[in-house]
Amino acid sequence: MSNLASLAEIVDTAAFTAREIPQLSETVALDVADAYAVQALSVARRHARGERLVGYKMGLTSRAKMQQVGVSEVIWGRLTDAMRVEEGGRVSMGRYVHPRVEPEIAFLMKAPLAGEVSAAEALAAVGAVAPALEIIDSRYKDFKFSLPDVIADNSSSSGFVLGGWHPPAIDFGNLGIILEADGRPVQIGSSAAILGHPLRSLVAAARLVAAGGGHIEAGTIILAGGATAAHPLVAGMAVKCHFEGLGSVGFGVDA
Ligand code: OOG
Ligand code: MG
Repeated sequence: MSNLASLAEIVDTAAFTAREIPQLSETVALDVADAYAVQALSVARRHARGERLVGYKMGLTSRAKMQQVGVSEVIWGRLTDAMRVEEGGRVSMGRYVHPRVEPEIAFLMKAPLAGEVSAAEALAAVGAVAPALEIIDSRYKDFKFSLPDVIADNSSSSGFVLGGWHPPAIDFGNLGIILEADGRPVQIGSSAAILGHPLRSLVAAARLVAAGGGHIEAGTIILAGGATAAHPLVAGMAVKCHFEGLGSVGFGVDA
């Protein structure tokens, strides 16, 4: 097994068994290209277990997120069908190491998108827009990582919840967002926090995902990245997020 394949086994097993691991960069020198190769190999292991690729997530597209984790490069990761949590559904803490939730905007693509595209071209490829929550769960101890570490760990991808789809003609560039835990607001922000406009995240996805060997096709889901800092989940919590003009999305947390 190559070194990259053995690193992929380490991060995939940590995610599959919900056990924390030390940062890979503590023992190996990993550059960003190696890290994306580890990510691809680790998601291939998910496919071998029957999971299907359904989309991509962008990460660290807002200042709040960059500051929270101390990494300030836009990153991306892969989403599988097994990560999908039904709107209003429940998750169990046992599946995660130290999960957090963050408000996002989701795009459903109606046409392929790759390479250098304008915001108008990106918008023309969008079939629908939805309010969304991402459940992130770094597999690294204390949720601490370097840029290559987090990329190798599929950019902390763990779960996502989609609200109702809206036509892309809706103006989603600066919508108020309130994330509530047990009915109390814990994060307040705007979709404008995502690179100034969530469409810019889609433009970046077209470039970065294609360059990294991914394919944005009709039917692909893209998460634009957290608009606020992420909030830790605890057993018994009810999570609800309100998006101005797009509706709400939420889920409950079991032990
Ligand atoms: C890295 C993943 C970042 C986002 O939306 O910014 C991310 C992390 O925070 O663990 O999903
Ligand atoms: Mg996210």
